[in-house]
Amino acid sequence: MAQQPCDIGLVGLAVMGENLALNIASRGFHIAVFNRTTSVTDAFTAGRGKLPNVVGCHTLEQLVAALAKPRKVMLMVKAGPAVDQLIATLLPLLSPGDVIIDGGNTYPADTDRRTREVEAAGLLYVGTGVSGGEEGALKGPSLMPGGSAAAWPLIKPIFQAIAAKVGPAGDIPCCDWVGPGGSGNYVKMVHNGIEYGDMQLICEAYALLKHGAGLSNDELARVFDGWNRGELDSYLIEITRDIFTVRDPDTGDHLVDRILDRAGAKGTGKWMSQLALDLGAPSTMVTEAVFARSLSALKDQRVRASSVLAGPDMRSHDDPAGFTDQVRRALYAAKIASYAQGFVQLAAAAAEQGWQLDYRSIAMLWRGGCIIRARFLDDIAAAYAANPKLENLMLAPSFAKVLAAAQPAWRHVVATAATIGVPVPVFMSSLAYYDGYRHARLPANLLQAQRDYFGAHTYERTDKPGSHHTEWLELRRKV
Ligand code: 2AM
Repeated sequence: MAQQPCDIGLVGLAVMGENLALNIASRGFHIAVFNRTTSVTDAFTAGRGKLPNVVGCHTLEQLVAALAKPRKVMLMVKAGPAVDQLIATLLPLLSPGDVIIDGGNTYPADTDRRTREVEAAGLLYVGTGVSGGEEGALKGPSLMPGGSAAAWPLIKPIFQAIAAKVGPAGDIPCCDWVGPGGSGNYVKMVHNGIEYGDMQLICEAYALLKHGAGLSNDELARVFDGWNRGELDSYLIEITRDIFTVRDPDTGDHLVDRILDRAGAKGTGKWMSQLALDLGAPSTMVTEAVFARSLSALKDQRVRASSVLAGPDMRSHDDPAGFTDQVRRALYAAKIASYAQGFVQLAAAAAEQGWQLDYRSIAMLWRGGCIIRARFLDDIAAAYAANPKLENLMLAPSFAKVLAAAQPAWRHVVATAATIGVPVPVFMSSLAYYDGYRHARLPANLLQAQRDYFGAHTYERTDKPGSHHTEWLELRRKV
């Protein structure tokens, strides 16, 4: 067993848990590991985890006994009932002041509840977003911890040591305390929802460039390479560029052309949409992105419909180079709208839950280690630094200016998509959101009239206070 007490214990040695354990060990911490299926633990400690500072345990009792106090136990197991079962098993083995950390993709309300339950037992609880996939877990993820505030000083040295680092000197960790309860998981969920939007926007840009500008895969690789040198510089643009260069070893064709156009989803984008609906927060872009995946999954129906339903010729634009640049500008504008929606939803959730969140810090957490890492996040952080109470990112002077300048391209791209029949639901909803948000007066006056007409739901007036009802049938004039 351990020569010295371990700094942290980790439960669950699937690929994320394994990689996170190796990351922790690589920073010099002593770590005890446990997996429900013992052979997995043994295979790990005999293989990649055969290190002097990694201690394999066959029971949770052994794991707990191996830890320095206050103990820290991190769960890297399937989100859901497994976490509750493990908490129930661990609580009697641990002592007041010990910390249980859940690193899974957990539904924020589950972490709210577990934080209350674990705190009621005198222990501390953390639900942390871990982003960056397998490689991030191994080399440096973006970490978004929330829960019991008193746990933060205890886990901070380990968390900030293992997190991705950014900044000119490469020493700013992409990890900071988010806030109470499930706020860390909420931030991770919004990260994933934003990721859905970013990915779908890139796919729509691809469709526009392919059909509207007639670009080949090689040309697309060059265009994305160029985009990656400007304001769109990001991990997703970079991997998209790379994807267009890869050939299928079997056929020699571009691999992207051999991939079935039916998208999968694990559900965090859907959670964000569902919670947006609950809050009444207009996160239209993630919602369209989720539905775009749903529509893509109807492959067989779409194939049948393609020979029944009419559409225009997807003819190329007269000025492919000019159009390509307009797509770039529209993509950047849409991306601003998408992040604006994400932060607005976060603020709505924070207001509902009573969380005090630091939006600048949250933007900074995503600058490295995770899928949405991008140069753009520095600008978001700067906007929140200038005004921590910013109502909507689009209102930050720097972004308002970009949006104003991008407008003609944004409108032209959406109009072209409609004209040539290329489906771009997220581009379209981004512009509709922008236009909806910037109108002091929307047609909802008529909506309120309709609601009052058929349901006596009452309406407010522009010229006097209170709620009003009209007997519409009595006042109506014959037309
Ligand atoms: P296993 O190897 O024994 O299946 C991802 O599924 C990880 O979560 C695996 O390490 C898995 O352990 C673990 N896991 C899933 N359900 C669990 C549970 N109820 N208790 C403990 N570990 C669990």
